Amino acid sequence: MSELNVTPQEIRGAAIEVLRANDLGTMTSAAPNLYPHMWSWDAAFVAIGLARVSVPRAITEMRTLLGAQWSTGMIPHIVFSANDTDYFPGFDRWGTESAAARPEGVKTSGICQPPVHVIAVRHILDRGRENGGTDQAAAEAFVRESFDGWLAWHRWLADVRDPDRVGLIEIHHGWESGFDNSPRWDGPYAAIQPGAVEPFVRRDTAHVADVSERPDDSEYTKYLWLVQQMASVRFDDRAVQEIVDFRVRDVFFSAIMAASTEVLAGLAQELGREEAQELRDLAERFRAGVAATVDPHTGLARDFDVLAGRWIATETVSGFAPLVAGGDEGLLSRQREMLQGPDWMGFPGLRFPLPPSTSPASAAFRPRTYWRGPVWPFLNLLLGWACGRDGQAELEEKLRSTSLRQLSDLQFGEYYEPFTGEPLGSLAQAWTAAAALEWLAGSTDGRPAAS
Ligand code: 9WN
Repeated sequence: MSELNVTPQEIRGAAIEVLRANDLGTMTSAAPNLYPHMWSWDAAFVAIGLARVSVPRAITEMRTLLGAQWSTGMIPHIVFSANDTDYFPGFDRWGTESAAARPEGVKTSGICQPPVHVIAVRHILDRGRENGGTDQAAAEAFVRESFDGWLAWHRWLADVRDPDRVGLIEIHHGWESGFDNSPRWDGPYAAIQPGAVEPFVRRDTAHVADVSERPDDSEYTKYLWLVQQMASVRFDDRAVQEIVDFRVRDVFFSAIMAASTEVLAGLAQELGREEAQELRDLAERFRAGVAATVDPHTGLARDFDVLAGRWIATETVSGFAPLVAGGDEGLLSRQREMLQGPDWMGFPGLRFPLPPSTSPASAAFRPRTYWRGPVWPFLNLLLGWACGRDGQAELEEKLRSTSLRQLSDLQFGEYYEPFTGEPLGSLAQAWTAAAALEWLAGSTDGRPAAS
């Protein structure tokens, strides 16, 4: 922390201000202009940060998200705020109005994102217990009240998105991965020949300094084509799987599923719920599924393109999915070494030794373009959390202290140029500010203050 030219108190104050400015009352917008709605996995990270400031407000965030759950159990990737002018595709373009499983009285998209939520709920419970009193009572009541919702979400993912029980979640849109235009998806998208897509005017490009920081129009055409395909069958799970042009088993999503389901099993146990063992078995299924994707030549985990019947081997940070999933110590220690090695955190010339979204050693690397190279701070928080879970205090502390140096620019960028440290995409991005709040609360030995 001595290298910071701002104090931890200044970072904390600025991060709290970002969350305050993005606070729409019962939801936090992912970013002030670029993303004026609630995004599913952003909300979970936001709740982790909020829990360091206000346990009741963190509970509200998760309650709002759960209020948008579909009757199938799916938690949608966007919960729309009243501001439906600044973001494209907005609610009207999604066509979810026609979906039988949509929630009453809430506007949502029709796809999902990785299930980080229960990890956030665990953080809320831990913070509530540290604080005691009404925070503790509220957090414990929330866990009891929301348990069935999280259970339905995880069961839906396991049953509907892993029907063959291979321990990998199938996604139907790059947006479901949260890694929208990662080189991971270049192969599957290249195979898509979109039919007629209704004309569109993008809004995202108006909110960034340089359009090369965002996906291009041909990528957007395919994104919209997939949405149109799903809307044509009213987002019916079975029908979507039959007709959609993007079917990929996403290893990073699956790793989060493994980690989060293990946490849910722990909550089930505490609540004396009979589902604890079912959830433990489920977590093991996804841990094993993730481990089985590892390429013996590169040591990185891979996605699987269902329609092409092919592994997708890319040098992206998702290759470290086993570190998030947990599991075999031999595999994990090899991955930790690689992560800190010369193709990743140790790549020569990085502004901060943090993992870029795509390795700079890869031909697919683009330093300024979204998921093709920049560093995403929230991901480092997730990796750090997994290190803490697995007793890897040294790497956790490295990620924590370096991330705080990165975020001491007080811009809270959506993503960062790896060599210059320039914040890109949106500034004042909510989950980046939340990550700072969580990192700041970590103690110097790398362990979270309590958890
Ligand atoms: C599409 C909100 C979201 C993140 C994703 C990130 C980006 C949306 C977009 O922003 O995706 O869902 O319009 O580009 O890729 O991970 O959840 O921050």
